[in-house]
Amino acid sequence: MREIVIGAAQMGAIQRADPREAVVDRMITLLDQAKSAGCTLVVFPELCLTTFFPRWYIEDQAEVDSWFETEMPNPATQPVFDRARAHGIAISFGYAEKTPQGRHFNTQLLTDARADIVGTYRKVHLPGHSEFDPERSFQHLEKRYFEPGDLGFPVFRNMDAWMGMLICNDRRWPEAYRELGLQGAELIMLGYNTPIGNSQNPDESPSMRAFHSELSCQAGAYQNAAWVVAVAKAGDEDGHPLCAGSIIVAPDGTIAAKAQTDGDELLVHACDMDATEFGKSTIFDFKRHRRIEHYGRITGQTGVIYPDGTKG
Ligand code: CDV
Repeated sequence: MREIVIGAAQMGAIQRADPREAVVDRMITLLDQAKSAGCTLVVFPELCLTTFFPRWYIEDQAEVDSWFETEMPNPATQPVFDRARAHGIAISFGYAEKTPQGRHFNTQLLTDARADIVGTYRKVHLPGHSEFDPERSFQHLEKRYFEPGDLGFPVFRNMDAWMGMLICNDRRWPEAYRELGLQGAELIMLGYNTPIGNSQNPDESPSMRAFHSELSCQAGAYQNAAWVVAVAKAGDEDGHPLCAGSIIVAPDGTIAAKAQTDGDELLVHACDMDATEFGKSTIFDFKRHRRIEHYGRITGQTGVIYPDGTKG
């Protein structure tokens, strides 16, 4: 048995005016709860240090850059690392990264139990658009503020397990999970900011948003025989509600724990990495059953091409 007691640290709303220091205090409170609950790994949401700023159209680059971290840890976030180290808890959280070369990514990091960073992931699937869209009831400007991740889908050896990360919209793409599954990932951690109310499909209900989030995570877990920890930033950010419903999904696709609120809330589950073994060796024994000679379209094209050659 390789048990990791995992805390999924859902976070409630962060308003545009909230400073990082206030958010860091909330993260530390969640870390203290996690320590009391026996957690050794805690996962926080996507872009968890600030409000979900891609909903705001900003033209001034200095203002844009104020949402980004140029180093990690930095003075504002160092207390999170210090508390995690003191508790012996590994952490994973999302933030907006500006590199020394001036590149911008939507990034998630992973540490070991000494709070040393063992790896980072940069979001590959960026939803939304890059210019102000007057047709939308609210903006989703990830394509404006971030480049697509340039690291692929790395998997790291940490705490005697193989661990990978996804970020928000990535969870809706089976290719993303499979990239991790093909590297033996036993644990997949992801954070999300999912608006309730679809600016392009106003009829979509909140329950349908939650259903699709669960469906995607449960399918990804089952089809790759991995634990999936999906952690929301939830609640109402300056009048913009976000989907809650953080979950921990077992490798058989069942939900092991689920958030009950739309605020700061810690879900705890003892996840046995050996529980991935049956799915990996039997149901989804990739090396025996995958037929890569038939999968060329997966990496050979993006949009639909019908059999008669016309493009969708
Ligand atoms: N932050 C995200 O990636 N959000 C998307 C929304 C825009 C659909 C998501 O997939 O949840």
